[in-house]
Amino acid sequence: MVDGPDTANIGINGEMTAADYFATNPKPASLDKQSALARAFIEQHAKQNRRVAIVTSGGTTVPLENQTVRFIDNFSAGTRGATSAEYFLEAGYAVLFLHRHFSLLPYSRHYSHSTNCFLDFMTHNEAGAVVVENEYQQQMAEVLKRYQKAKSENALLLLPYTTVNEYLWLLRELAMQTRPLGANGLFYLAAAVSDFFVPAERMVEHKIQSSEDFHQDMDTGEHGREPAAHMEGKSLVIDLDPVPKFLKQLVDAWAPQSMIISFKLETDPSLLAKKARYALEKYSHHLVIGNLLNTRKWEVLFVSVGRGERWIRVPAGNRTKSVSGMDGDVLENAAQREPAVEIESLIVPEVVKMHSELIGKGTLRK
Ligand code: 9Z3
Repeated sequence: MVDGPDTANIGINGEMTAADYFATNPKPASLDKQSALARAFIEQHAKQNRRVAIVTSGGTTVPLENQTVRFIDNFSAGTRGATSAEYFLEAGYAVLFLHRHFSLLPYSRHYSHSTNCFLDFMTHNEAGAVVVENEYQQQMAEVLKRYQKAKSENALLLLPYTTVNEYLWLLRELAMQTRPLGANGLFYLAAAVSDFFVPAERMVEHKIQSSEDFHQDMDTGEHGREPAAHMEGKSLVIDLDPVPKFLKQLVDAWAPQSMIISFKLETDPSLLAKKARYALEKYSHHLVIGNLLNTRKWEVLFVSVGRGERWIRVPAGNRTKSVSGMDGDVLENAAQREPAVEIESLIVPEVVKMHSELIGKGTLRK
C-alpha cells in the first residue's frame, strides 16, 4: 500500500482496495497533460470564487487485450452528462466535463448524434455560401450564444477518457485538485462506470486467437493469476474482477470538501429506492439520483439525508415530443420518442438549490 489519501481504504475479504488499484494498474499516458489543464482551470475559477461542477459522462470500456482489439462497453451515450453540463453552465457554474471520448458534448450534442446529421441543418444561399436552414436559425442562434459565452469565460473544460482505468485515474487526479474550490466544488457522477474489469496483471498482450490452431499458452504472469480472457475449445471465457468501490475514497479522502452526487442505475423498479438508499448510507455523501434505464428521461428519484425521497418528473403534457426523421416523417418508434422537456432542466436547479443550502449551512467540510 502507498502512503497518502488512499490508505483509508482497507480491503475486506481480500477485495482489491483503491490504493492497490492505483499501485497495480498503469497511469495513463495522457494524465499529466490533463491534470495540468484541470489545475489551471480550477485555479482560475477558485480565484473568481465561482462554483465548479465536475460532471462525469458516458460509458467506460474494459479492454480484454493490452493491444486492444476487443473490449466490453455499455449503453451510455452521455446524454445525461452533456445536457446537465449545459444547465450547470446556465446556473453560473464552470464545468469540468470528464467524458467518454466521442460521446455527446455540451452544445454540440444538439447537432452531433441527433436524428438529423448536422449537414441536414445546412443549405446554400443564392450566392452559393453554406448557411443554416431558415427553420433552424433561431434554435441554433440560441445554442451558439450560450456556447460562445461558455467559451469566452473559459467556463467549460472537456477532458476525455475511454477505458475504466483512464476514468479512475482521471477522477482521482481531478478530485485531489479541487481543494482550492472549498465548498464551491460539486461532483455530479453521471458516467456509467464498469463494475467489472481486467486488472493489468491478468491482461494478455496480444489479440486473443479464436482459431484452435493458434491458441496462445496460458501465461500466468508474475502474480500467478490466470489471464482474464482465454479460449477453451471454441469458447471465449472471460473472468472479470470487481472494480474497487471508489465513492468512499472520493467522499472521505480525495474531495471531502465538495458536494457529491452519485447516480444509481437499475432496470428493476422494485430495487431502485432500496439500492439508492443503500448507496447513500454506505458512502455518506449528499445525494443519490436513482434512475431506471427505460424511464430515465422522464423521471428520477432523489434520495438525500436532509430531504428524504422524492421523484422529479417531467410534467404530464410534456411527456412526448414528435421527432422528425430525415424524410420529415414523424417517428412512431417509442424508443425514438423524447420528452418535450429535458429532465435535466428540472434536476440541475434542484441540485444547485441543495448545493446552496449546504454552503449556507457550512456543512461541507473544508
Ligand atoms: C446514470 O445512472 C446515468 O443517469 C445514465 C445516463 C448512465 C443512466 P445516458 O448517458 O444515461 O444519458 O444514456 N449513471 C450512473 C451509472 C452508474 O454507473 N452508477 C453506479 C451504479 O449504479 C454508481 S456510481 O452502481
